[in-house]
Amino acid sequence: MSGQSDLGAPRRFRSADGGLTAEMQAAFDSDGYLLLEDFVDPEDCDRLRSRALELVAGFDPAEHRTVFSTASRAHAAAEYFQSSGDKIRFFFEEDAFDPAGELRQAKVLSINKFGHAMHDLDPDFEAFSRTAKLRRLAGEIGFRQPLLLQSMYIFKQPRIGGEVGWHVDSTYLYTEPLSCVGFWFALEDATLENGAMICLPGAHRQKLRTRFLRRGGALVTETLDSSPWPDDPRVALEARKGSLVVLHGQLPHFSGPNRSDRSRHAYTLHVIDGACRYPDDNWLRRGSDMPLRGF
Ligand SMILES: O=C(O)CCC(=O)C(=O)O
Repeated sequence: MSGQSDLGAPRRFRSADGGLTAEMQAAFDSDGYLLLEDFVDPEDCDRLRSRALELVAGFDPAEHRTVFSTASRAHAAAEYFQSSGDKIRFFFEEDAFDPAGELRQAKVLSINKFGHAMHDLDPDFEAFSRTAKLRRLAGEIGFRQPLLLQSMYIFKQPRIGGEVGWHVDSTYLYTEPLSCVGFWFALEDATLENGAMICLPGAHRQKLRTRFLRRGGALVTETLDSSPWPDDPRVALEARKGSLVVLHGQLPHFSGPNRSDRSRHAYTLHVIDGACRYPDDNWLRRGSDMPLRGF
């Protein structure tokens, strides 16, 4: 389920203040995603991108060389990943290193992503993440007590940007009842050439298939329902810089590798509802000195 034939185009909307029309509400309910163009000013995208590059400049790759791969899941065994829920940690692209263990490209062109708590630890990320507009939008899509659980800066590097396999976010960020929603920001134009996301609109109404959790000191994937997701319809979430894609936590989505010469930087923020239970065996943990906060 990764070809690019028969891809539909997404419905596109705009919201100046985070408010949603009845048509936008209905689109989110039926499709499981909402593409809001021009949600963020280009200058704010550029500021976050500059800050991301500063943070990468301060990271010493001699200290940690954890690769992030949704195919091999090599990262899941690394303590560096397992304890990253309340930190800012850097993960390399799968193809970043040559057989001799040397970086093939400059460090800044080798990082797959960093995460998972910039929204609480870095003032620039915090300012991008906690806005009145996003608070309003979260209320419009049904959050009673939104809590910012996870942030990721995703590079989708030129030439070596790795695929993100089909998944739903509630697999990783599980609550009872399910409440996770992803807010995915295009900091650069995302096209099929540089690895735009693809989703299965409507499939968010199906049962959760898997959970990624802690068991006996390891991170494992537990199967809850082994039925396959449908193959179609599929929609290519091509998004111009400044767009926000709101992703329902049970919406299957995927992004292909980037073999183009253009990066596809994105910032993603995952929110859960504080009215729901967050089980202790979830992979993402925080110290008691850093409680989750809202917008
Ligand atoms: O940016 C991508 O390619 C994938 C992001 C994603 O899966 C997510 O934010 O849940």
